[in-house]
Amino acid sequence: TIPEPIIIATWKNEKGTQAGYQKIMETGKALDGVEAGAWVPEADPNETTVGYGGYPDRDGHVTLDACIMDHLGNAGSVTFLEHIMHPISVARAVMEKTPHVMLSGAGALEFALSQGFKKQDLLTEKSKKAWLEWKKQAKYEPKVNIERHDTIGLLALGKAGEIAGACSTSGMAFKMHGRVGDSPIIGGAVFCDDEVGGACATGLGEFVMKTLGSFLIVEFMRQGKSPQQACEEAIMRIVKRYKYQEFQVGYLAMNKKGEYGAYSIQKGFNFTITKNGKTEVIESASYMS
Ligand code: SD4
Repeated sequence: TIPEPIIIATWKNEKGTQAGYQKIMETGKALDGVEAGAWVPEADPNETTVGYGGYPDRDGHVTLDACIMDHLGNAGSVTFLEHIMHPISVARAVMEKTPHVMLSGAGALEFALSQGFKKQDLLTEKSKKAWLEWKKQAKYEPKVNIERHDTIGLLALGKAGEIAGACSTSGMAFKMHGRVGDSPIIGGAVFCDDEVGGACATGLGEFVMKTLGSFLIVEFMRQGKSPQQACEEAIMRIVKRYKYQEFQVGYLAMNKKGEYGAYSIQKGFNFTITKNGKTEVIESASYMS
């Protein structure tokens, strides 16, 4: 039996999952759902970790990372992209309209413009102020949890029960110019396999990249672990090997039955789920208490 359509997202992202769910109801497709879900924080100027209004790097540039993956194993991503409000849709265009998986920087921008995306200034007054404030001390200190919400990672099952995943971010605030995180890395921040399910990530991208977290979670589920167990094992990989005490990583996973799980290093990670038209924010379990 095919499970009910469902969409889940990292952090408190009710408007995102609702928009995504609505889209799945319209087109039936999980891929459309995760894209529509990412659009919400991307366009929100008050959301300082995704798209428009995202905090810039230390030189004042808002540089965006995003990726998307469908149930057929197709994938697209953009990294170090500037001036485009909806990087998730550029990632989808890379997937659907080029022979490549990833486009970066000036080349990604050029491609976006060729596809009709508009060039925009994404640095808001609010983000510029925060950056100027940061410059006074200029200390790079990734925050453990940014209240409200953060990088958006999404997983959905469409009407045919097919899986898709997406992720969009402006990356760590005040990162080095040119720094790319996990969010555009297929297998890092997002991985989907229609035989198994999918996973997505948020938090310190360097840890996620070094352990290829989302790929790892999907492989754990393939071996028979539940989404919850798989997320826990992937967090343990980080905890065993790296100095995790000051940092956060949160994982979210869903299998093909629509069962989901989440786990994080630190307390404070949560996620949002919309199913049967109902939306709920759930606190994740964590390694540290
Ligand atoms: C990154 N993973 O660029 C992203 C940032 C993030 O919560 O998720 N922050 O490393």
